[in-house]
Amino acid sequence: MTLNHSNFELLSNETAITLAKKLGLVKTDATLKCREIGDGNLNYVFHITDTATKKGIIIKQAVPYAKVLGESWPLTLKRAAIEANALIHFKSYCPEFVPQVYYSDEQLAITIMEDLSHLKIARTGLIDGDKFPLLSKHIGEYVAKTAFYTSDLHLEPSAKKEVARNFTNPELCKITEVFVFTDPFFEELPGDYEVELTDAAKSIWNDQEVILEVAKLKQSFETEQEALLHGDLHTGSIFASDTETKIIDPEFAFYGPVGFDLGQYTANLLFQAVTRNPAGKEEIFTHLQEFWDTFEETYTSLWNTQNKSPFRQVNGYLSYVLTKFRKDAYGFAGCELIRRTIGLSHVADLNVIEDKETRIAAKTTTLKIGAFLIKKREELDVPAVIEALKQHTLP
Ligand code: SR1
Ligand code: MG
Repeated sequence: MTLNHSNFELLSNETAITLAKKLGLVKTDATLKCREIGDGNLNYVFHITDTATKKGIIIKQAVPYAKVLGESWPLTLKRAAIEANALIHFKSYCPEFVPQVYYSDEQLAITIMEDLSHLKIARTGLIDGDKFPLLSKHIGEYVAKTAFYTSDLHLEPSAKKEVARNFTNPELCKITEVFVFTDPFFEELPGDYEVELTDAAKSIWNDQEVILEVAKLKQSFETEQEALLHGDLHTGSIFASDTETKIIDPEFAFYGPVGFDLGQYTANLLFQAVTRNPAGKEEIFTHLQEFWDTFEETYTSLWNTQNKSPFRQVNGYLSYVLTKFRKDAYGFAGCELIRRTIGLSHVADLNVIEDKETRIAAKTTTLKIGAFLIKKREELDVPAVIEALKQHTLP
């Protein structure tokens, strides 16, 4: 492998330990174990543990291409610095929901951070039936706080523009523009789906109303700078337990429309709603409602107490903003449902279903619900989405 980045060197288990010792992040005389545990699409993740104390640290390293796509898709190493800076920013607003960054190095493209191995990736837990009773309230609070505190309502607008400049993230945004908003909506562009889904996929590609609405959503993603987003807020980017929630992996962070973070989390709950039995579905409906309620309550409270805009008390303004977030979110959620079903990056929620007929039925439903959310997003709220899911008779 040839890497044309003069100061970049891919870590090994051994060099990761050497680095941790050099930085004083572990004891030099400790017996240390290191394992590469990265299961994401883009990066390597080294988990170092002290065998005596069981304490650990995480070293995450970006490589100059997308791990899952190979060197054919070169990718900036700057994403590691963006991720470290985003973690620091988000932690300043939501300390309890964001891991501690101990060290970062832009040349080596590494971020060293808190070990969260006592928690479980939320997607895995939800698939296993874990209840995570606080998860969606925590995510609602996190999105409300990060959306509000990084917006023009709280930051002085020129300061916000400066922050936005530091989070210009064109290459990672391009991944989303291509994988989420473009390829899945055109038959002739790259995709990945079972042949049995062809008719369901064609009904999306041939639905000009869906395609027009996706064009509008893509434009909103590309042009609106409402707040600093996580940018990839699916359940694989969240660690959870019954009591704790930590949001990781904000390498896609950029200034964009708030509905994008809201929509990605919503969609990833919906994968669970589609695949579960009736009692399990009810648990996910509770998550959905709690997520939106907590988001709206927290955002409203911040608006009423910390909004610096001279327009903050104008009747109807808050309601206009919340309604916009909601409409955008359901549209973005629809795109996420479709792209994870027929696009190049799937989710385990659907792919773990072993029985082919059941899996195809679940995927057909996610495609239908995706199209429904995109087209009807102006009219939806949580009860309407739940009703549509229950009826299974989507237009
Ligand atoms: C090539 S990367 C594919 C997906 O993985 C990331 O987690 C993002 O969701 C991206 O779209
Ligand atoms: Mg990720």
